[in-house]
Amino acid sequence: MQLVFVGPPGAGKGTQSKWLSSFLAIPHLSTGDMLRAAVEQKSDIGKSAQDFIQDGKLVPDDIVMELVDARLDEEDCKNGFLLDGFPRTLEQAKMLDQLLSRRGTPLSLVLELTVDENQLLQRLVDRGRGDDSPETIQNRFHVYRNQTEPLLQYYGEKDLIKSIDGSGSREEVREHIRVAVRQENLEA
Ligand code: B4P
Repeated sequence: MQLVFVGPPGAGKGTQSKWLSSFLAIPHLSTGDMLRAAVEQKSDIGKSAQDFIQDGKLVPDDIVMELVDARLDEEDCKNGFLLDGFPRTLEQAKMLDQLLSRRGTPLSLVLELTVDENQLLQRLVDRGRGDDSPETIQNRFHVYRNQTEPLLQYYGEKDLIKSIDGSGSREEVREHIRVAVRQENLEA
């Protein structure tokens, strides 16, 4: 099965994806993690991505696509995967559709995590990662509203979206996701 997690910065995509990927026995592919690893390794992709991440902007689509395309070719993705934080723009979503259609494995479901901005801000400030300064967080919210939210309509029209209340504790959110996955008959 091919799943996507979408939601604003700090919604808990990474937190819940770690659990869900092991529950469903599919690999967890986080573009945020991949980009941070590239920055850490000081690779060419990392050098290009660094400033965008630090400013709370999206890394250009072609760079992210290159990473995702290569990762999906790996053996462990043959039976499905969970994409966390990708796609984040309509352009990325369309490129993903083309890529998956070439593979003959269309998306099974898009899970949207919803949390209000005050709570998101608090979670991110508490986390304190390098790109979690108040100014960068505001930029990331702005980018989410303008560039990522249009995906909700795009996937809604394809009848692929399931919205999940992400505002409770980690355990409560996990339960909501478990129920959603069961309703879709996606359990391993
Ligand atoms: P990401 O790494 O995707 O980061 P995120 O949106 O901030 O986090 P996430 O929703 O996963 O929250 P988490 O579980 O960590 O992106 C970072 C940057 O990378 C982007 O700004 C962009 O520059 C770049 N990027 C990534 N993908 C890209 C793409 N496709 N295209 C272009 N650029 C891209 O949770 C946050 C905190 O809340 C954690 O501390 C967690 O412990 C806590 N938390 C989680 N759930 C909680 C709960 N229920 N209750 C209380 N706290 C909770």
